[in-house]
Amino acid sequence: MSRSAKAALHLAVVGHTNTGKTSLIRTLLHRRDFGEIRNRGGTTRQVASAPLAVNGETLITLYDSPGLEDAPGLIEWLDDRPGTRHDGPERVHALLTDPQARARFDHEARVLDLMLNVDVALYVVDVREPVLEKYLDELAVLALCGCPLLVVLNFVASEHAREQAWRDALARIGLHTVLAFDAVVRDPASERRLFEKLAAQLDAFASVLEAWLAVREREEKERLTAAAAAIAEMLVDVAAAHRLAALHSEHDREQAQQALRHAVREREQACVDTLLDLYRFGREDYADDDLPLSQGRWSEDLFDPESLRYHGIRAGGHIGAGAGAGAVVDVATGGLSLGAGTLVGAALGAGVGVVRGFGDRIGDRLRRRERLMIDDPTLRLLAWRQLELLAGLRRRGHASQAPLPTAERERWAEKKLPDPLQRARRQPGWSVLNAPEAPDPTRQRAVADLGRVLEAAMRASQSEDGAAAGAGTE
Ligand SMILES: Nc1nc2c(ncn2[C@@H]2O[C@H](COP(=O)(O)OP(=O)(O)O)[C@@H](O)[C@H]2O)c(=O)[nH]1
Ligand SMILES: [Mg+2]
Repeated sequence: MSRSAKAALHLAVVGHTNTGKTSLIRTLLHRRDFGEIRNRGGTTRQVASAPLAVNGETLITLYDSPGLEDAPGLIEWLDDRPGTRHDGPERVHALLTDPQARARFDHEARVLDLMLNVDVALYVVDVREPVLEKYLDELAVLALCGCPLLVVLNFVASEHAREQAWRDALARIGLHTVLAFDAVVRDPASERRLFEKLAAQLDAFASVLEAWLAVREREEKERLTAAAAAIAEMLVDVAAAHRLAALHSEHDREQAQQALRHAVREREQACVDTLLDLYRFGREDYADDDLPLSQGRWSEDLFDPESLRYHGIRAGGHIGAGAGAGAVVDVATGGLSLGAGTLVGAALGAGVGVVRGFGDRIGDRLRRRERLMIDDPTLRLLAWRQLELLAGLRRRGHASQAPLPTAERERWAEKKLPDPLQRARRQPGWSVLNAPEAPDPTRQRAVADLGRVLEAAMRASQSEDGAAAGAGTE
């Protein structure tokens, strides 16, 4: 790492009220608890700052600012005092030291004060707005402060966006460093582009900005590894999970099935929660069409046959063919040795996903019990759903693109299940959903192996560097 002991970069976020300044800062911080966000104007009254820091060292300080409201008034005031016509900062200074002007332009004065003391400013534009004179006045006043200005076009995804009109207008006043950035969306590719643009503009801070980019890149990698590990843990827990039922007792079997389904649903939800936490979104903090969830949960039940069908997962050869919904099928014998009476049992209509499983078959027989486990199609569905969620979390704002490429879909829909999962089938000790036993080092190895498979799957579907960066947002 080439981090120098240089001073931190001071970066102000300025613009009209409600353009998304505070949202942009939250997004850059990866923190939803910074500042206050309202749809009504003027929420941010004071300048507030927050550090982008690593190991206690602040690389960049971000400053949120009140919305500029009366730029035309500022221009008039300045025009009435021609004085040092060509020294912008001096003119601004004159305004800031005039008590009457300070009283009249309270919010604006704070912004100008800030502008005189930072290294660079991001001017945030709501591109749904027409290019009004007052915005050009704002830019003219900000330009007087003599600090480099980079324009962030926000709300570019809106159907009312007037992105080109803004780009044209900005070019006419000599502002060419423009960047589209959806301020509420945490999108690693746009974030990277923003800092790269800053680095290109600010020679003196290039090393600080590069250091910060490296921090974010490492975090993104670590987040992906942690997410893949969380999914792997869950899948191993589910693959190895069982419930025991007394042999030939419909009632007992029904209870065991319900208990198993319940435990697995909860285990999946815990995994979903972990993924959401990793990507730092509050549960209420995304639109339904960003992610395949509703209120932080999958809307289709895991054991609803429709969920399998929706994902194009065949209920797998022999199992789907003979068994009605809710049937308990013996995995090891392919269900063929079972009579119709067993196949269409008491659980009819209660859903799918449970089979008579592996484990100590002779011991089970002797003890006159059977072992119920989750079937392969359900494991596939579990893997698929989590990968899809992860893809959505990593690429929010690009929801229109297919989250998983065809090769990955096919793999999880029908190819052989990864080896660690197959091994887990015969290892009741590997599941926290069974009675807790001593942690098994072989389980950890299987989880790590599976985590790597999942991580590779996500990297294969990664388009942060390709599709998103080339999507024409610049
Ligand atoms: N859809 C969408 N909403 C945004 C975006 N940026 C900001 N908002 C919303 O616009 C409103 C104003 O945002 P805020 O950050 O408070 O603006 P500020 O006054 O400039 O700080 C809030 O309701 C935000 O949730 C964006 O990129 N897309
Ligand atoms: Mg604000």
